[in-house]
Amino acid sequence: PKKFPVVVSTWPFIEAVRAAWRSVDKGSSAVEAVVEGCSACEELRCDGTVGPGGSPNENGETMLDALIMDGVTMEVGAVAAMRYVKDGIRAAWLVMKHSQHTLLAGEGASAFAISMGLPGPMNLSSPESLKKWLDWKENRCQPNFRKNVVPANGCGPYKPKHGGMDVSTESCEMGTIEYRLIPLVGPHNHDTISMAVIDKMGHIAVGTSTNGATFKIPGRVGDGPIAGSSAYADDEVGGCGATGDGDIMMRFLPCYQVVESMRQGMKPEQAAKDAVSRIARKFPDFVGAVVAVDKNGSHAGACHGWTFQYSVRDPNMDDVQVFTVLP
Ligand code: SD4
Repeated sequence: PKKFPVVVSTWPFIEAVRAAWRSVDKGSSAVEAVVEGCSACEELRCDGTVGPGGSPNENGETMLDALIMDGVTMEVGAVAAMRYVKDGIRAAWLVMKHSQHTLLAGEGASAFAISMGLPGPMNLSSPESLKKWLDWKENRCQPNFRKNVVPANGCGPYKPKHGGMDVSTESCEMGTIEYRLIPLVGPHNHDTISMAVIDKMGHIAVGTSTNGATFKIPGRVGDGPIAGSSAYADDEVGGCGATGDGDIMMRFLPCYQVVESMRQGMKPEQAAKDAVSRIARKFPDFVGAVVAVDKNGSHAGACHGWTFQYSVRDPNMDDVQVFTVLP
């Protein structure tokens, strides 16, 4: 049976995988297919959270992180905390194609993307992201990413608890307020597509696009644009994509770990589990997942703190299949 092409993506982002598949099945390179797949997710605002219009930061603004990596040349292009430009993965691709840099951040990333022809500057907020932000602002004891500081409103200090859905109480000057913790990164706030494609030639590329963690401090850069953290690829071995609490995950470069473990002989499942357990050992409360694919197209996922799903399309499937991984 034919092994290639193969498309693997975090979460049930079926239309994104179909878009990448259409591209790579027609003969596009793995890099081009990653761009098509991740762009589709940005346009569709997969899950309501990838791309523009989602995950407002503390100021109510959406900022994008994205990365693309070519496993043949080991070239990487990435943008971080990018404002005013909605096309995250295309901006990352332009950094890779038209600059000698690897990662552009903030205003510079936007200016470069616009100078290379992407539409902008534009507002990346949506009615949904603004509503989410206003609701959050109104909640006097808001979960947020600050720690060891007492907010001016008299609440807290709040301890971030990613992915929690439990009801919590906190004492404010107004009395005790009960609220549901909003999962800053959680099962219904996926935020991130990370995709690996093996093209017909057997070449592999990976990419990530995200609007990051909800209510992040402006300027925060997640794992999304960090090569080796949210994604990594090496043609000789395979590729990896990650999703979850980027502030924790980027300390471990889990996708680099997965690819290097596969290089040492681990199967995708073992490599994925090992990478996740290295993080969990130090941060038992972290929420995250990785999906690994080796150069032959074998794939597996591993997760911690939530149930993870990933999507696959290969020549032996009629359409995209979704795989569920339990923690
Ligand atoms: C981040 N990793 O910016 C992203 C968020 C995410 O599922 O993946 N959520 O931390």
